[in-house]
Amino acid sequence: MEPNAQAAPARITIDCRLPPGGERSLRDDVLDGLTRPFKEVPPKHFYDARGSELFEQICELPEYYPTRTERAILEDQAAAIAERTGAAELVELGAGYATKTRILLSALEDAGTLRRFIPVDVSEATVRGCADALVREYPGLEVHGLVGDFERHLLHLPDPCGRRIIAFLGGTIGNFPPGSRRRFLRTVAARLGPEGWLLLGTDLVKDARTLEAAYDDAAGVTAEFNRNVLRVMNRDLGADFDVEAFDHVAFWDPDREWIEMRLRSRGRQTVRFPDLGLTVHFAPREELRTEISAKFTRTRAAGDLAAAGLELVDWFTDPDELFALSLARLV
Ligand code: AVJ
Repeated sequence: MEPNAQAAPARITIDCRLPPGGERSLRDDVLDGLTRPFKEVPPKHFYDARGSELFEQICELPEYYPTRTERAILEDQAAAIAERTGAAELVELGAGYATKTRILLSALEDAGTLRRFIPVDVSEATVRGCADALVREYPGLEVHGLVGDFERHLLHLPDPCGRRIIAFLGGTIGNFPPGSRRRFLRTVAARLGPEGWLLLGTDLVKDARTLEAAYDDAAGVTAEFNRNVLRVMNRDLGADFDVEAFDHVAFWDPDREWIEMRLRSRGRQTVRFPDLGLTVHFAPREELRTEISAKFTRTRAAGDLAAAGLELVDWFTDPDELFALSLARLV
C-alpha cells in the first residue's frame, strides 16, 4: 500500500457546531413566520435529503441556467482567480458536494499555493464525504470541515493559514433581503484575514421570461422542491400540511428585482403543529412565501460589497451576461 493511503485521514478535521436535533431553528422560524399576517418560511428549510436531491435535479434542468453558467465562468477564470489571489486556503460556504469547488482547487494546486480546504455545510454526512474524497484527490491537501449554518457559525472558522478565499457560489446570496445581505457580507468580510478574497456568485437581472422559467420548470421539479418545505415541517414538527393542496407560485418582482416563490393554498385549511401548540389557518388562495432570490447588476453587487467594506476588483461574466462571479477584497 502507498504511504499516502494510510496518512490521508490525518489530514481531515471536522468541527461540528450544530446541536444534535438541529430543528431548533425550524421551530423558531415557524413560530415567527407562520404567525405573521403575511406568512413566510425561510428557504434554508428546503434542504433535507429529499430537498437537496431535488435541488441537484433543478441544477440539471434546461430552464435552470445558473449552475451550468457559473461552472463555465469558473472553468474560464479559475487560473486568473488563482493568480490574482495566490490563495493557500479555500473556504466554501454551503459547500454541498463541492463539485464546482474542484475547478478552483485544481487551479490553486496548479499554481502551487494550495494548502487547505474548509467546507462549511449543515450536513455532517456531506462534509465528511466531501473531505474524504478531496484528501484522496488532492495529495497534501488539508481539509477542515465546519458543520454548521453559515449564517450563525462563521465565527468558528479557524484563522487563515495563508491567503484565504471565501467562496459563496450559486447565487445563494440572493436569498438574503438587502439589509441582512449587507450584514452577512460584513460578517464574511471579518473572516477574510489581511489579504483574503471573497469570491461571490450572483445571478444577474434579465428578462422576466427567462427568470420565471428557471423557477417554474416544465417538468415540475421546482414545484416539488417548493412543496418539500411542507414535508419537512410535517416530519420534523409533526405538522399536518396537506402537501398536494398547495400550488407552486414563482414570479419576477420587477421593482425589487427578485424572484419570489410562494405556496398558494387551494382552499381554506387548518394546519396543526402539536409539538409547538400552534394552529395556523390559511384562507382560500392565501400564500406562504418560501424564497426570495434576488438578482444583481454590477452596480448592485459593488454597492453591497462596498457597504461591507469590500472593493469589487474583478467581475467575471459569461457572454450572455446571465451570471457573474465577483472577486472582492477589503478596502
Ligand atoms: C440555491 C438559492 C441559488 O435561488 O436559484 C432554485 C435555489 N430555488 N430553484 C436559487 C432555488 C428554486 C437557488 N439557490
